[in-house]
Amino acid sequence: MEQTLVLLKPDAIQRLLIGEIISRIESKGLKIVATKLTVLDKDTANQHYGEHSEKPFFNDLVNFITSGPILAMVLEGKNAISITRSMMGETNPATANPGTIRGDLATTMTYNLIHGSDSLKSAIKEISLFFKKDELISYNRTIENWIQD
Ligand code: IDP
Ligand code: MG
Repeated sequence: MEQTLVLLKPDAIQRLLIGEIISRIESKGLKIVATKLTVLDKDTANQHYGEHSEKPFFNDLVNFITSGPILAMVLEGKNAISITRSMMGETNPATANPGTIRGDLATTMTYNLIHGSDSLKSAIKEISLFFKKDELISYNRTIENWIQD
């Protein structure tokens, strides 16, 4: 089953939005198979955002993501990657659609609350950066047949 990495960024924790965001994820039907409250070190942040290392906002991004606790999660489900991305909304919350997490709850690019893997390749790499294999929990929900065919 497809898995994706989600990070609730430091602004989500500081703004007390963990419950609101996880509630949307749970209600949608995605299965949480791992979670970790952690403070990223610079090295891990550099690796996680490595694709942006040449961008002008890179230093600010790394400083922000390491500035306080984040909640890392692995979500599982059919099309978990694209479903999570569409629930997040586009990168810039100013233009993200209403109904999305960023569209409803955020206003600026830096403080956009949430990260989600953008492809299968990124998901595999990102999950392994944050979690050991035995930290992913395999379990059945009794309502599974009402969520996925
Ligand atoms: P994504 O989070 O929607 O996948 P990416 O393009 O991968 O967006 O960028 C990673 C993160 O870097 C964004 O979530 C955002 O916080 C930050 N970011 C992206 N573009 C800019 C920018 O132009 N200015 C400031 N921050 C940016
Ligand atoms: Mg991205």
